[in-house]
Amino acid sequence: MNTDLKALELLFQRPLEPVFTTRDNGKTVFDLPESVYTDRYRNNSEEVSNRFSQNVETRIPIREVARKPNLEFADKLGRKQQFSLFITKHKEIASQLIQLYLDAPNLQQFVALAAYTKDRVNPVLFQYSYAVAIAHRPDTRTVPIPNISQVFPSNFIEPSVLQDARQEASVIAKSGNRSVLEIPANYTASDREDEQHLAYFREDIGVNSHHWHWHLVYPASGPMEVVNKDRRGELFYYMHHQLLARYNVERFCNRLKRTIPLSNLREAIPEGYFPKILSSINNRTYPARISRQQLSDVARPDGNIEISELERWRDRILAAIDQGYVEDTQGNRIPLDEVRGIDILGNIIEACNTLSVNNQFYGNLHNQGHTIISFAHDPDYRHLEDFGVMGDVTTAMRDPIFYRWHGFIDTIFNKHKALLPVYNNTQLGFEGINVTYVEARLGAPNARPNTLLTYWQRSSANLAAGLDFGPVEDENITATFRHLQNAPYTYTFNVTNSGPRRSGTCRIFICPKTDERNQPLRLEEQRLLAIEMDKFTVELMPGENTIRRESTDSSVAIPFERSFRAVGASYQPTAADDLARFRFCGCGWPQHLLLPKGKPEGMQFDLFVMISDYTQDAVQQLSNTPNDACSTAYSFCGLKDKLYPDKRTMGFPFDRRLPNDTLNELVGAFSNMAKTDITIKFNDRVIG
Ligand code: CUO
Repeated sequence: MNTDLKALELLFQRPLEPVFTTRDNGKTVFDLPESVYTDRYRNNSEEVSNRFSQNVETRIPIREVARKPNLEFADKLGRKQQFSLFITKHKEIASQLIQLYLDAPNLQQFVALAAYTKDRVNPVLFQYSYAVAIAHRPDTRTVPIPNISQVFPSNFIEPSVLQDARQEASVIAKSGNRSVLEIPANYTASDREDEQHLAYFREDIGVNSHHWHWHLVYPASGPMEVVNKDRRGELFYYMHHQLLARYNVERFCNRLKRTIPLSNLREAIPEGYFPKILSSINNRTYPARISRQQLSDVARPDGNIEISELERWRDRILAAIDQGYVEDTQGNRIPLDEVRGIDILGNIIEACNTLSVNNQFYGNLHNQGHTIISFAHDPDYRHLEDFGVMGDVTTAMRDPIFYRWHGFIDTIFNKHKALLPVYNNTQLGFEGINVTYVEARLGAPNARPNTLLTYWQRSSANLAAGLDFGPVEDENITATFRHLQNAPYTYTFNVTNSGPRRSGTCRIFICPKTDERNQPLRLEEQRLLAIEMDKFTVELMPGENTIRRESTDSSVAIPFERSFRAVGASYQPTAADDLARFRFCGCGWPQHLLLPKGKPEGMQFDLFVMISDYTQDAVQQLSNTPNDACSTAYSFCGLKDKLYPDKRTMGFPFDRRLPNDTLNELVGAFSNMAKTDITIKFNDRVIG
């Protein structure tokens, strides 16, 4: 075993404990040079090192750092302060730290540097920058990045459970005898609050962990080689657009209307949110936002933001969209065309300052919106409070305001898309391809076609890795929680190919047919609510073809084990291939939320399938190395170290206006498309 790789893996565990404590179920300790100890422990380094070396099986030697880095730049973020990827100053600090890690000349020096810096910078900043570096260094390809919900469990679950977990683990030594803890559902509000109907979606651990992983894979700042990924601006638009579509459809299932985009920052926000979760680094609860809170200009030690600035950036971006071009810093006009426009806008709006064509002029709209909202409760720091959940990518999706803010951001992108020409026949059609039959059917032997099923499920996850200062002998602390689940099903399509053998891309979406009041939706509304279910390449033989595809193979979702995988050595596969799959695998929509909830009496959707011409979809990859085993949720997360695998703009064909008024007319006009009605039935029972 390569001890350097092992050391890197263990540095993710127990994020708040000093680097000299034991890891790996108390089995392993680092052998550290004197210089790694911080001032607080340096005089006692022998004592602490002896204390933590008792009963360990393995000692991993860590080398001296060749050149001690100057970490003053990171001091601006206190060890107990919350770290946010939306705050410019924090992003800059992270970017420098990532650069430092990437510059380490070899694996040993990277390990030495990580061990040296770990206790000298903010712990969340460390975990983030360290994970980004591991994901991007060529020599750390096989190091698994644990799921964030297990490194910082308190950001994800109700804190009293953690208290019980610590108690249980310190009282009962053997994990087999410990009782299983239950994370309550619906603990943030009562049913007086309408928004609470969506708590199962917003507060889902898999949803929030996906969001963190997405931002880890596509950081908005950092060294160019980390930030500059193929179509990242477009993917920012598309992944968040899909989150919105899913959320709005989920609202229809619960008889709530679509979320109202937060286009007016000067109006009080009716939705309050009381998160009741703890920040891992200072043991304080995330601040709440009361109902009808007014937003204010932010003037805090970490930086100032004025609402009027955001309004100015918004107006400039909207004007650019109306004009059809943006201007770079030299005044050159860059057209917002059909192909590149959305990517340029994505980087401007998010904003990704390294890739924005004109940072100063178009500003930092989306990030600063998160920040202004996250400080609504204490804009001038008079109460010494940190940001609310909107300030943090691990927690933002819990708050109803996230969807209102992103709803607004999405309307800007949609405005650009709406100004592009309507898709024409050449773009939409595929000559000689006729989809003659579509169905989706549950696996049960006599299941009726096109009736799908959702229900509650109780599952468990191991929280041990993130429980700092917890017991070490047997790190198994299991907590169970309730989440939505769907019964696996199979799609079957019949396709007649009246031409030669060729390839196509099969694109599957579901669209709601009606809104919360059961009013039918127009195609123009349906396309903005279309949920991508899957996308894959098919080989079409001349004549009849039958295509089958399992719902569990979806290109948007990752299986449950990857959303909640256990950390720690004993869980990790040893075969190189499996290990590769294990790593970087947290990005992807959770499979258990692949289908919207539906309704107990059944809710109707259109299941839409299109087979597009592969010659217009194919992407010539720059290298022919095999895809990373983890790159399965490529619709949302792309392929690791490769180009986005579909040349069409993301969301095709629903990203732009279509030539017909209804979905029926559309599929009637194009033989390479088909649809069928499906019903999603929700069974309000918990199945184990
Ligand atoms: Cu993901 Cu606003 O970009 O949270």
